[in-house]
Amino acid sequence: MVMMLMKATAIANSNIALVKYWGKRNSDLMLPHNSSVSMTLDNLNTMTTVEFSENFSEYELKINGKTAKGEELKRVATHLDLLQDSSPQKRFAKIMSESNFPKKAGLASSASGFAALTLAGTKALGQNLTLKELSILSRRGSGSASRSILGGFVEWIKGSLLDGSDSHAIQIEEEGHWPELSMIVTIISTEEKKVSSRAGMSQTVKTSPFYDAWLDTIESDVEKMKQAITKKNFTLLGKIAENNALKMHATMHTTIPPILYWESGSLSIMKEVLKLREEGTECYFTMDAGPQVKILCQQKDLETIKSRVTELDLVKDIIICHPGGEARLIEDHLF
Ligand code: 2P0
Repeated sequence: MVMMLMKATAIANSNIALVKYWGKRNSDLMLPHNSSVSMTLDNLNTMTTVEFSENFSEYELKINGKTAKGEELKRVATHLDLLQDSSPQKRFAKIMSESNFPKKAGLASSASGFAALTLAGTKALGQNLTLKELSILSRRGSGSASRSILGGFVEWIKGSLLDGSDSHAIQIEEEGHWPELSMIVTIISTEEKKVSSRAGMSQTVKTSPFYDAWLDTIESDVEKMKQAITKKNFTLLGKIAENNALKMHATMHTTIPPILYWESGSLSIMKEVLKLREEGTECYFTMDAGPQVKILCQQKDLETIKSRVTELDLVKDIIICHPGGEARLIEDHLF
């Protein structure tokens, strides 16, 4: 009998939320309290190879060349078990994953990671799923991964059904729609964060007195952001994204105990962005669950802004990104 090779490799890009996801209404099914909008990034990605075999007796995971154990391995194993829910026989797998950026530093490594794992894992199992099905499954691994399945500009619709079958991402515009839109990721620290997004958002929902106020503003932010994207209105996009990020951080700052992802370097860059704007160079900042500041700008101003932030000695590195494509399968395996 010829044994079918149950192996596949996928690449998924990370994404940056322009209207953020922060808080779950159901943490088993990973259902969010609010819809979110993101841009998929061309230059931050994760490549993952998954191989299932009857001969394996456990899951084996390597991330960026290092064997992963504990919680990290458990999350991946749980996800691969989920992908096999409808299979008659459960198999273990070898998984190797490489990202071209530091993980757990607020650069959405779980987004590209779980999107690539879902695409490679389902393909290795012989399943050919739709983008909607892939988005729903990726969401179960990490909420923001639901958005990394798609390219360009994406909305993750929160949905309302109890089983989560209507909580998935859809494309607003494809990546070629707005190639001039640029993002400068400033790397301030590559240390792993102390409070994970998952723990942070749960604490925020439970204890921040501002959480309901945050939710009250989301629908309007999502609508305006979709308009800004479709009409390529940079000013509107930047204003909504910056304000939305600050509102999210205000809910984090007011939890008990407080969650402060900002470092002093983060604040310096945010102030530099405001200064550049006062001087007539239009740019806006956004921040996620980590100290890195991401600057949104137009291609024509990229060099000016890049040289200004490079001058700040607290910036360790910068990565330039533009709208990127959807998650895809590739022929070259990592092992
Ligand atoms: C976002 N973040 O919309 C928001 C903004 C961080 C700040 O999605 O628990 O890693 O796996 O669903 O997706 C990071 O949270 O959390 C995130 P889980 P996830 O991009």
